[in-house]
Amino acid sequence: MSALHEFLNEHQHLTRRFFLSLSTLGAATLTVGSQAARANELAPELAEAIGNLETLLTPLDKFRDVSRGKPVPHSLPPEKKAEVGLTRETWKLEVISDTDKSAARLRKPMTKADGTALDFNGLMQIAETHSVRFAKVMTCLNIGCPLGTGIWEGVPLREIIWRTQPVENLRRVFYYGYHNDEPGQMFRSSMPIGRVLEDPYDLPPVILCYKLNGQFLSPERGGPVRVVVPEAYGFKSIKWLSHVVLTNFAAANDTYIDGNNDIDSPLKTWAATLSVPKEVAVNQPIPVTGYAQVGISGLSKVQVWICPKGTEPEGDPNFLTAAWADATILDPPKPGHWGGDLPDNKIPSNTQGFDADGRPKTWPMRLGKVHWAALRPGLPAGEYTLRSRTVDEKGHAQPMPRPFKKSGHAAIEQVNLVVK
Ligand SMILES: Nc1nc2c(c(=O)[nH]1)N[C@H]1C(S)=C(S)[C@@H](COP(=O)(O)O)O[C@H]1N2
Ligand SMILES: [Mo]
Repeated sequence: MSALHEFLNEHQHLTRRFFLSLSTLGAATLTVGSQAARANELAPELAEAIGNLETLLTPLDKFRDVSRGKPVPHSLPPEKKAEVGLTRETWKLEVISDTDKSAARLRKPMTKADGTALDFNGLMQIAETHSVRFAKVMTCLNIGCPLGTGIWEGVPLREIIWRTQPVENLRRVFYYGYHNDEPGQMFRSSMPIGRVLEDPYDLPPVILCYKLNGQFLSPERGGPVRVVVPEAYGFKSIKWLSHVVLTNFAAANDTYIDGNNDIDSPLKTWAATLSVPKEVAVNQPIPVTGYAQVGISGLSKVQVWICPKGTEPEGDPNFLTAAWADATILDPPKPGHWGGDLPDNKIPSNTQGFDADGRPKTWPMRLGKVHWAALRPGLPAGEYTLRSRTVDEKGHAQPMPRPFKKSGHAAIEQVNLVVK
């Protein structure tokens, strides 16, 4: 016991997240009764697993990188970076009309030739009155796990588009970044103009992003400036941004269309485990922790199910009839415990969705990540399969409502577990 107390004291801020969750959640969202909850409080294994959780915001050097290019632009030597506009001192953005039949009519395009391209100082001037910040998990449509969660800061792209004085024939925005001046290496994306000019369903704006977790964007993350589309998978968030092309062309032309990707897919809600014991003693409670990505349909529950290996119900591919048990979604970290290398350990002021003290106004927060934990009852000896899933705010259990792989990962994870 004393070892447990010591541990709990050391990791108070983390374990508190769990206990607070238990006390603030209504009975309806918890299938564990108060006795089980008390058992949770006493389970050193679970307290330890929770204490070992990663921080919710990702440290800057822990973000994973998905970059194309030979060489990848962030690996260029400093002189070359300066030469091609990949430093804050030399960055320039052209905002131009498409050519020919797809031309949008602009009164004031921004071009290098005219000396009207936007530079970093110009962007910072606009930022003085228009900067926005929001939390978002960056996830590749083609990779299972999130690449990192951060607070992304930038200027709404519409602020720059309006400065070009578009008049008519503008239906879409194409954009791309530095690609070693080789057309074959171009990685580009696009958005309907309406999504850029207005933010539906209270989403944050599409931004020209220059800071992550309160620090200037590194070359790896796409600095000096990248696009960030809040609700989208990573391929919409073009790095090393150099060109925005306003067009009357009405269809998408994203690089990610290749490879059979569903490029209109917003972030899905889904869960995965972070810690599951590989081997458990007979009749010993089983501590499990994990995370969930909170997609556009929010998150109402995370559930876990352990069954003897190979005893899955027949004719029920999504395991709707399985004996799922609710896990506990952990409370948000207390101010000062978000991680992510934030300056002064503080959520930057005026981050959308956070109050003045840096507490989230709602939880779980859409487009972000949460942690969850569960202590499952002990089992007889044998081989088992553990699964976790989310239920979104609309009541859809993972992998629904959008189960197809090429619109983003949502498959139910399965993990082997041996009891002996
Ligand atoms: N210019 C450019 N932007 C890009 C890419 C790229 O290869 N080149 N990769 C995209 C993809 S597929 C993803 S998933 C995200 C990954 O962002 P990250 O490397 O910051 O984690 O960046 C996107 N932006
Ligand atoms: Mo990606």
